[in-house]
Order: sequence, then C-alpha cells, then structure tokens
Amino acid sequence: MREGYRFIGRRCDRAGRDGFHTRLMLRDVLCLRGAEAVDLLYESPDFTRRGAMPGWVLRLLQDKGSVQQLEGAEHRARKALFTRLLIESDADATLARIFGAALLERIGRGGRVNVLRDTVAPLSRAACDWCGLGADFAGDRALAAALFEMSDRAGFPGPGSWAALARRRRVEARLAAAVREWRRAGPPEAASPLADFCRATGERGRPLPPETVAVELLNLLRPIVAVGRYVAFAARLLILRPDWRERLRAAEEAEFDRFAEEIRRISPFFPFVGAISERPVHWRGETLDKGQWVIADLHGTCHDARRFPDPDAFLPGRRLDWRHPAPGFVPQGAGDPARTHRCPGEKVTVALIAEATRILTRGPAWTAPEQDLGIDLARIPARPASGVELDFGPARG
Ligand code: HEM
Ligand code: MYR
Repeated sequence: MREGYRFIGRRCDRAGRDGFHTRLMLRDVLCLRGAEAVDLLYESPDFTRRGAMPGWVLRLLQDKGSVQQLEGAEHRARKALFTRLLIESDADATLARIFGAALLERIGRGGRVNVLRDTVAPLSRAACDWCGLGADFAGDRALAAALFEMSDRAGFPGPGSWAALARRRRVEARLAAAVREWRRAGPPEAASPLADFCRATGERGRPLPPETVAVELLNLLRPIVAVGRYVAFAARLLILRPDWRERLRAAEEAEFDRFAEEIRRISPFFPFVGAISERPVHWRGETLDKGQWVIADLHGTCHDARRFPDPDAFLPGRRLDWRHPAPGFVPQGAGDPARTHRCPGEKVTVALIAEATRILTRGPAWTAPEQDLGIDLARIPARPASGVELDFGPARG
C-alpha cells in the first residue's frame, strides 16, 4: 500500500525476475509483470476475477453482479452489450461532442480552471446524455461528484471510501428506479444505452434485474467521468512540454490520438489487476495451484524498458494504438475485448482525451499559474497534486 504503483516493479527489479510470491492481506499472492504475464491473466480460461479484488474496491468500483464478475458464456453475452455500445458504434464521437461543448462552455466563462475538478461535470453530462438518462441526471452536479469518487476513492479503504460507497448505493437505487419506470412506461422512440440494457436478458432469457442494469449503467457512467484524470495528466504534460502544445496547434487529427495513447501508457492509473486460478495452471516452468491469487502489474508493464525503450520519456512517436495493441501496452488490460475482461472503453477514452487536448491546444488561450504538478505514486489512483490549474483570463459571467 505504501509503495503504490512501484510495489511489483521494484521487487521484480531487485529479484532479477518478472515474478515473486508475497503475502498481502494475510493471503499468499503471486505478483507478476510483463506482457506475457498480463496476457496470461486475460487470455487463459483458467482464471476468474471473482474473489480477486479487495471487497471495498469491488463494491465501490464494479460491484457484485457486474460484467467483471462473470466468466464464460455468461460473460461473453453481457460483454457483447458493452462492445456493441462502445466499440461498434460512434459513441466516441457523440461523447466527445457533448463533453467538448460543455468543457468549452466552462472555459468560456474565464477565470481559473482546475482540470481534474472541472472536467467532472462536463464528462458526467456527456455520459448521462449519451446513456439516455435525461436532463435530471445530466445536470446533476452531486451525481457527477459521486461518479468521480467511485474511482477516486477505490484505491484505499477508510472513512472517505465508506461515505463514497453510501453515495454509490443511493445512485444505484435511483438508476434502478429509472429502469423500473422505463419498463413500466414503455420504450421511448430513441435508441440509447439505457434502452439497450433495459431490454437485455440474462439467465434463462429473463430481463436483467433493475439492480443489475443499474450496476452496468454505472459501468458506463463512472469510467467516462474517470477519464478526466487522464485529461488532467494530458494538461500537465502540455504545461511541462510547451513544444507539444505548439506542435499540436497545427497537427493532423491522427496526432491527437497518438498523443492520447502515449498519455495512457505513461500515466499511473489502473495499477494492477487480480485473478484467481480455478484449476492448476502451468506457466513458465511453475505450477500454480488451484485457488492461487495472482496480481499482474499493468502500470509496470507499460513502463517495461524491454518493450518501451526509455519508458519514462513521453514519446507519441511510439505510435501506440488500442486497435493494434503493441505487446505490453496494457493500461486498460489485454486480449480481445469481446472474449476477455479487457476494457471495452478504450476507443471512448482516447476520443475524450484527444478532444480535451484539441481544446487545450487550439481553443481559448491559457496560462499556467505556479503550482505543484508532482505525482505521488503511493496514492492509487494517482493524480497531479494541484489537479492542474489553468488561467483563462478574467472571469466573465
Ligand atoms: C474493464 C481500466 C475507461 C468500461 C477495465 C479493466 C481495466 C480498465 C484495467 C480490466 C479489469 C479486469 O481485468 O478485471 C480503465 C481505465 C479507464 C477506463 C484506466 C480510464 C478512465 C473505461 C470506459 C468505459 C469502461 C470509458 C466505458 C464507458 C469498462 C468495463 C469493464 C472495464 C465495462 C469490464 C470489462 C469486463 O469485465 O469484461 N477497465 N477503463 N472503462 N472497463 Fe475500463
Ligand atoms: C473505472 O473503471 O472507473 C476507471 C478506472 C478506475 C481506476 C481505479 C484505480 C483503483 C483500483 C485499485 C485496484 C487494486 C487491485 C488489486
């Protein structure tokens, strides 16, 4: 806990190996890093996510009954809803358009903007509008704050995360009520993620329970709001690297995507992913017993010098692309998103980071006040200390 993102990498470096056993929370755990280890946890059918995350992370971030907790045929059926909505659609363009307009509206009022804090409401608006939840949800700032803290508080247990969990419960109840109302009143004309999930079926062809639909809607709303953290890392980079700020002013569109992808590689966000073996697993000369807890280091793997020379250097010229993942480029998991637990939200994540970067390089001018842009790698999820402050001239309106 004290070592945060560096916990696995440091010990691997010391041992001169890509794995080691240790005890965490009174349990034996095998910690692994590197592209092959991450692939194993995603591609092998011998692992489950169930029971592999501390309770508070599970309940605050993903919750019981959600797609992350399913395996096999049930997982593939539920996952297909996500890949259709997020990958085989233009959700990325829709979300970027609504988010971009709301961010520009905030920036247009001038004054000081805190990127981490002030992207929360615009992202929540985009997520709620796109989901089809209506104006009551889209304009609700308390809801936006609750969505933000679901990821912000997931890394550490304590009074802050219990309070966030209580607020999550209330949001779940409100979403479940919206689902019941949608089903009672009959489907509106427009297609939407809300409509799709309300119609979706699960076990034995039955409609998903409203509580499950609520959890899955949160699997859309929460991470879209969480992308603001990557946007803050991108804004930090633009302050520290005026050459990139200048270069992107006249860049081709594709350069924004390459920039966003390198932001995903270099920024500490989802630290590691856990799984438990359901059968004995033979891997690299070792046999893992059934029930072995394994944690794979996503952050360390994205910083593996064997795959990414000069790993701490920000080099969009690496030309990373979620569609053709280079081995080891695993900020949001590995494998085929349709069959594995790899994140289905990478297309949307890249589009939102790129949109914000476009606005911060081609939109209204800003200056950066004196501030602490340091990143504490013991804090999960990490953030630039100041949240990234930008000045947009005198406040208007
Ligand atoms: C899964 C990271 C954005 C929806 C995952 C996983 C990671 C991840 C590491 C794999 C977890 C595992 O293996 O158990 C991130 C990060 C994001 C992000 C760092 C940046 C904000 C998004 C977005 C969406 C999304 C924008 C949707 C709009 C999901 C879902 C899963 C998932 C539904 C579960 C997939 C499954 O279990 O099959 N994410 N994600 N994520 N992500 Fe993301
Ligand atoms: C989301 O799904 O909302 C986006 C990513 C959130 C990252 C939260 C980081 C904390 C996770 C701690 C994982 C510990 C695993 C053993």
